[in-house]
Amino acid sequence: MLSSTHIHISVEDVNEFNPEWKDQTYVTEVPEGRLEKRILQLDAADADGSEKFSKICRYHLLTPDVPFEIRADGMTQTT
Ligand SMILES: [Ca+2]
Repeated sequence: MLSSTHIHISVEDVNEFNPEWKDQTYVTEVPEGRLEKRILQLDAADADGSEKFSKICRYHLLTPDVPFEIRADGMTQTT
């Protein structure tokens, strides 16, 4: 059986430029009922800093009650 869910993730801005996602949409499939530690690597950058310091510090999932987590480095995993 296949099912799908959409997860909305946003980044909050600090300083002059808005952070931008590397890709507009990230899509993948995961097997149901199994812990997956590496699903998708999300990546956003902010032009307020140099390339070295433009990486986003934290990501947060906004969709409640989903069996996913996002780590500080942008990697998503199942819970
Ligand atoms: Ca900024």
